[in-house]
Amino acid sequence: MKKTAFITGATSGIGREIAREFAKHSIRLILCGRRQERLDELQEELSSQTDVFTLNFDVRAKEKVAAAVASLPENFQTIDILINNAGNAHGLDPIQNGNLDDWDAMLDINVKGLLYVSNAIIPQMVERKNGHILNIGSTAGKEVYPNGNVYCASKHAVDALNQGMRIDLNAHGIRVGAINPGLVETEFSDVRFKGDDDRADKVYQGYQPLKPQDIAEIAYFIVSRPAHVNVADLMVMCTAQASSTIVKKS
Ligand code: NDP
Ligand code: 8X3
Repeated sequence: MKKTAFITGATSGIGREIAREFAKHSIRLILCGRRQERLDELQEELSSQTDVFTLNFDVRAKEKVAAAVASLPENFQTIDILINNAGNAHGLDPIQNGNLDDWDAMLDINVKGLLYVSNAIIPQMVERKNGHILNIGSTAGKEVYPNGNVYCASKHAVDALNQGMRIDLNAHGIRVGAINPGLVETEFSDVRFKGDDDRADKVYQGYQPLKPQDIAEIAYFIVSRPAHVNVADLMVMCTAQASSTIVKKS
């Protein structure tokens, strides 16, 4: 029986590569994001490999999240795998200069958005006593770096929720785990620096960062383990990175 995965943030970066990797293995896909054109392009690209359905919603809008999940056609209603990936950083400022809109965005998307999506999908997993939730955290959820303050707080919250979900869903046979990546070259820094390309590009210069495909391959490895194996918490960095602040650059 083919599994169905629900992937948030599938229009770019890590989420898009997870979709591509899962499609190679015939996992059926529910692809989510706000950029419809990109959802359409990815659906067209992957439809020859697997069944694909797209949902356009903002994870911050709790009613829209619930309505989107409720709108799934019958053949996509059973969700075996939830990839909680949508998220981003807004700004990189010392706490005393923080922008309140940036703070709201990070906490609303990375924490509350993840909760709204999980809330819409966990009940069916509990009912079936089966399911696998993979939360995309970050090394920023394991340590705090200068000016990372609120983004790091949001990812520490994801780390706590990953543990909390695993504890509460243990009795229901649901697997819960996290991948916590270090530096991955995606649109992450374009969003963080609000389109300042030079600043964004510099983040990934002088060393070989992780590629989104690296994370996607790990995600597939995790969801393809036998049912008794749960990868609870995995941290992955590129070889050049030793911690959030130590990166060996040429
Ligand atoms: P990208 O910016 O490339 O992708 C972010 C994805 O999240 C997009 O598909 C975007 O879709 C979606 N998204 C953002 N905001 C919303 C929203 N409000 N509602 C719905 N979807 C949203 O970044 P990454 O691929 O790098 O990031 C994916 C995850 O990986 C994030 O949780 C990030 O924190 C985490 N991460 C990234 C690292 C990195 O170095 N890149 C390292 C560690 C963790 P759309 O705009 O279409 O809605
Ligand atoms: C993204 C990695 O180090 O830019 O979560 O915060 S970092």
